[in-house]
Amino acid sequence: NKNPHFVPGHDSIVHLFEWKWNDIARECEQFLGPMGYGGVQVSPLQENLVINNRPWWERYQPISYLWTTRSGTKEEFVNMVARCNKAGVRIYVDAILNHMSGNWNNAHGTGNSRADTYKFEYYQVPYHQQHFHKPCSVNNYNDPSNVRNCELTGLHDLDQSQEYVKSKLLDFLNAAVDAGVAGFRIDAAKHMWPSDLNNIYSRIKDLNTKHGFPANARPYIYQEVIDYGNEAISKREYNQLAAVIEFKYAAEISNAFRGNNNLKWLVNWGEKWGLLSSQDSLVFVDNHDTQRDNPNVLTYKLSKMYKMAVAFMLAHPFGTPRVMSSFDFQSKDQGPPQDGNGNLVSPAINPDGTCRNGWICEHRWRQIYNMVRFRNVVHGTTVNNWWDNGSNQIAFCRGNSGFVAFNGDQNDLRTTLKTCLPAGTYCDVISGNLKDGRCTGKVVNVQQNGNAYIEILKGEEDGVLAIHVKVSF
Ligand code: LM2
Ligand code: CA
Repeated sequence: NKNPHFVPGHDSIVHLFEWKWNDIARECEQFLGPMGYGGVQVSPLQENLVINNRPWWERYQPISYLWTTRSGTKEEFVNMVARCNKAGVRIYVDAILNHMSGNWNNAHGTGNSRADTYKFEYYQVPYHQQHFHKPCSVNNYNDPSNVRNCELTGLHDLDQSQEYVKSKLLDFLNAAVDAGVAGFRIDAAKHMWPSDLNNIYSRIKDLNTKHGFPANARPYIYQEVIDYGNEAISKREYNQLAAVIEFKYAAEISNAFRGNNNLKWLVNWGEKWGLLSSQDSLVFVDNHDTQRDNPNVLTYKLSKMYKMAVAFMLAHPFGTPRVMSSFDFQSKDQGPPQDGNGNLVSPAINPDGTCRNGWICEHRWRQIYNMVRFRNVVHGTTVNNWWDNGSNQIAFCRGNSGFVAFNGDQNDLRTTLKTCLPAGTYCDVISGNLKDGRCTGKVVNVQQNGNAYIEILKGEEDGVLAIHVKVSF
């Protein structure tokens, strides 16, 4: 349950938030596969309630397990998974097992299913009132029973201890495995009992060998358990079962790259900071919730610091990284780019490879996709030859394959550092690309002893420099 089953030469997951299946299929073939991305977290697959003004969060209000959403049809989903697997890119489904929708008048879904939400009747599944916990509100995070047996913001809370409920959830998960997905993000895992989840996980099928997975491979499962260390429920109740999304990782990384904690302290980044083990941790900088709710989190809106934080995540071997790919938003409820009929609008691609039409596509930023490549090139090496200036200028090697430096101080970094790389001329992948044997960014000359003069000026567009053995020229 803790192996993401990346295809060799691929690493990292990108969350293509609210993308359509057809667009993801094309993205796998044209960009993600060639650039070495390992997988895509897709928006929820299950049919959801249609909500006025079509906010993004309607997708977290399931009405059935039909595969019809604004992202596309069942056929389109199945086609996408096959094409992505063929391109070397895995698909992970955001699975909502904790709840169905909240109360809604005249409830109908994106696949035209109906529900009487006030009576807890979901006709398509079907679920009836007896399959839900007696309604109460999640309002006491010191009480595990309240957190797990009550309704999260009014969302009708399924009772996963019942075999009937388990069987419906398993039918849904197993059909996705049949289609060739590599695993699941478990939404609101903290709001379900670990013993029930354990039972469900253990009954999911092995991954589909027709899609290139080895025999007996288990789905990669990463559970959303928000644990900043101040509540009754701990992430350590869940990492026995499968991987866990490390919210403390994200909080500490944003804090440091915002300038609230010296970067030099990252010298022992990992379990010493109270994080789960590397294998158990799905790591990230921002997600679709925190980029809206948490003012301390770095996002595309603070792009220089954000790119530094993401570059650090990708340069450092700890955890399985997830890159966020957003649409632009001005307010919390604003939905994804859509036309007057509520149909999602596809991202359009500019000549330089970036997106328009309201899509941010952080995963297409040079500073980010080149660090995914960096991660692939240095795979299997450790962090060594750590250097810092006593505050916010840091650098380290990844074995003899890669070198990265960060300048988070308000003064220039101009110094000679050990890069651990073979002597030669290298192209910095943050400021440019190596194209037709020529570097469009900064050039770094590594001497016979592995040293190189490194410069990151305070006024530059980016506060990172990165080189690796595949960009010597
Ligand atoms: C999650 N993880 O545990 C998702 O990452 C998060 O995005 C989901 O909340 C949440 N759990 C439930 O799956 C989002 C959004 C909420 C929204 C819910 C349901 O952040 O604001 O709640 O989806 O759509 C909305 C309204 C809320 C209302 C509720 C029920 O904002 O005011 O509560 O629907 O109708 C009465
Ligand atoms: Ca629950």
